Amino acid sequence: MVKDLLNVDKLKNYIDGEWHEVEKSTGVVNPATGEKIVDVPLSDKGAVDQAAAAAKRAQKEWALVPAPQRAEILYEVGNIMKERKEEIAKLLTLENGKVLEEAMGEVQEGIDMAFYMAGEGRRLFGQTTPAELQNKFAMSVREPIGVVGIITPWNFPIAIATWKSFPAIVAGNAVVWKPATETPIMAHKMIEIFEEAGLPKGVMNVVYGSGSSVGDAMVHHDDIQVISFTGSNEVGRSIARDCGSQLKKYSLEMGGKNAVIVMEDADLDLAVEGIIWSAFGTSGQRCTACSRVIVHEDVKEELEEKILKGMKQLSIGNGLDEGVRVGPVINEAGMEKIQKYIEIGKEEGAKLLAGGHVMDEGDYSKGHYFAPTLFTDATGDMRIAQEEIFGPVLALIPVSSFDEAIEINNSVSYGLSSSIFTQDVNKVFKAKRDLDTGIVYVNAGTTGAEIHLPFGGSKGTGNGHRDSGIQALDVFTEWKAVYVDFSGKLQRAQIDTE
Ligand code: UN1
Repeated sequence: MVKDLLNVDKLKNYIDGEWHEVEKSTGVVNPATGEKIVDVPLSDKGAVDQAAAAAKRAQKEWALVPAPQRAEILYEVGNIMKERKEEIAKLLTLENGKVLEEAMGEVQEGIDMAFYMAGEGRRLFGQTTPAELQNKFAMSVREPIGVVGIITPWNFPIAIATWKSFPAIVAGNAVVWKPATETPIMAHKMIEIFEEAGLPKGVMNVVYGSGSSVGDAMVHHDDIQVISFTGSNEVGRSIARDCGSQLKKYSLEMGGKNAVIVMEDADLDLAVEGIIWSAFGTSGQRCTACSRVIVHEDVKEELEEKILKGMKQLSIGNGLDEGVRVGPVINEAGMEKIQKYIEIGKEEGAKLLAGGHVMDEGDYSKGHYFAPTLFTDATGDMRIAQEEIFGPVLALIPVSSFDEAIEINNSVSYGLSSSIFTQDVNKVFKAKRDLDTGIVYVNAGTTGAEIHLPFGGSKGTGNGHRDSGIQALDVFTEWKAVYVDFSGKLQRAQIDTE
């Protein structure tokens, strides 16, 4: 199937509008079947140098193209993505494993982002403001930064790439992009689409390879002025250190340990639907996935039973097969990490109610399947309730009050998403205020962020920046304050005030 949808056997870097073959490569495996589907280049620093030089040249011209014209290209990108939605989604399922319906949803996020950011071509608002002195005009405007480096993960290989590259491009920057080596096909498709839409050469460049080689070269490249990264906390911290010492701007999104709070007055059936969707959708491999349920003790047993019942209905398998709700885990390393946390949870004394094992019977043995897992009687301080597992593992934590629920929600080092199920309007607004996360849901699960709102979070989730929403433009633009004095004389601010 890959061959029908992808016209190449071996992917190539894309630099200055040309495809560049790289000698070293590695195989990309379909996580559902274990089959190799394509080869992806493993580039070195030299390719980053070439890409950054091309981007630097191209950006000078690109920045001079009026923003509404830059935006026209994004409208075209959105239209092409719309036409090719199913083809892209199928390839996404083949390389990432997520079920086709979710893959379609992810491509839709990219389409939404294209049209949203294209609209920015006619906004990119700054502010006009009064000046302190007579016959003087003051305003602030956004300027492109120059060359931006984006480093994207395998779990949302197309959506996150659009969150970062579309605002960068509409604002007049050029891009060097390192996609995750697990999911390189999405980058190839995006480049095909950019080419078809007429993006000038050099504005978008792709260099495939590892973080330690390509990512590191990008972070240390003098001509790449900002790094936007989504990935692990460990890598994010090292990017922060390296960018910090160079005074380079960086934007990080590094995951979460997201909880659904279920109060005693909640609609439990609705809560269960929200929990199952956000805990086991994408096999729990979302930054926003729900991995903790903080439940009021009065409804704990009932909720447990309902969740178990819901979990029994989950069909697990190849994401291209009809009716499958939970696909495979990305790779062996992901499986090992999940397995490690199952053992930790048991040792810590949490009670395993369902799952907790690799699925390796029959067809499952070819792919990377992990049984959806439910622990109960966990406490907020356990490692399974503190650390990001990135798999289909859920821990139930009983509490006796609203305040305790909020405290446990906030006791983790991450702050991405949280949710509360309750019918009590007072609890809703208190939760909105007190939940220490960048995203708060009421009566819905922890996933499903929309692209025109800021995406990101507090504490270990990030460094204060946001992907998507109007706020994404702050990552890819520099503010310039402009004063125009039309008095014909030297007016000294703060001094000539009389
Ligand atoms: C991610 O997991 O990094 O809110 C992105 C959501 C999706 C995006 C997830 N719209 O779950």
